Amino acid sequence: MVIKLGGSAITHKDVPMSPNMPLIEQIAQEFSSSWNGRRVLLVHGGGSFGHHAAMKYIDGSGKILDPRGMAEIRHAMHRLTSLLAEAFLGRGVPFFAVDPSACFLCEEEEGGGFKIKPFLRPVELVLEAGLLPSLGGDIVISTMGRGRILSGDTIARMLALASSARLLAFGTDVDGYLEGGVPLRKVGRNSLQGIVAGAKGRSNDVTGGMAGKLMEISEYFSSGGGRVLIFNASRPGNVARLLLGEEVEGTYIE
Ligand code: IP8
Repeated sequence: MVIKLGGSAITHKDVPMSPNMPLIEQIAQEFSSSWNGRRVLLVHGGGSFGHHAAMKYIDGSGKILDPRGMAEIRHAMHRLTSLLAEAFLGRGVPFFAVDPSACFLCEEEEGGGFKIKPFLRPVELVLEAGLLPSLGGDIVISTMGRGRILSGDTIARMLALASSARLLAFGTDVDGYLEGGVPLRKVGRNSLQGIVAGAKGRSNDVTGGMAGKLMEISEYFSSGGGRVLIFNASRPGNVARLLLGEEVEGTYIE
């Protein structure tokens, strides 16, 4: 199973560099009580760390050219990852941060496009060693020496595809995909396109918020991906239920 912890949940997204420590500690506690060494890949978003740093430097086409900007974004993400690591390790969970720039290559293409290529053997080895691999959204350096933001949503999609995950679960700060303020319980993969078209991004998010997530999910299905869940990671017990293989309130897309 792949679990992505959204930056909107684990940080206070509108306050620069502000972690939501009570929630990080609650989630670490739920892992401590319910993980039991299961094969789980953990991913986390950038929240008020990565996005705040990225917004200062990103250009209109999504590139970061200033070397100082690249380094600051990386450092901001390391700070958030360290806070998670301390909370998990403090509760006996062997959280093992894997650096995305060592496992994902950004290949620039003529005409301004780019492709992200995964090299996931290090993640497999961490999993096989009985650890909890964890990757944060990050900046990766492209083959032309430019920085590109790699969203945790993209990482989660790629990890789920590569591992044929039973479930790809996106933890957010809301109760699922909301329509008129009410979470949809089930969405068929065929209705996803219509929902993607109507979804809006967020102004404090360089990777598109819920709209970006839905696009990743749509891409996941086009590549043969299985079941997806969007759930509220801040509701006590949700992460524990997921880890125990139980159903969680939220939007299941299949
Ligand atoms: O919050 C973004 O990851 P996301 C990472 O999962 C950075 O989209 C560095 C902004």
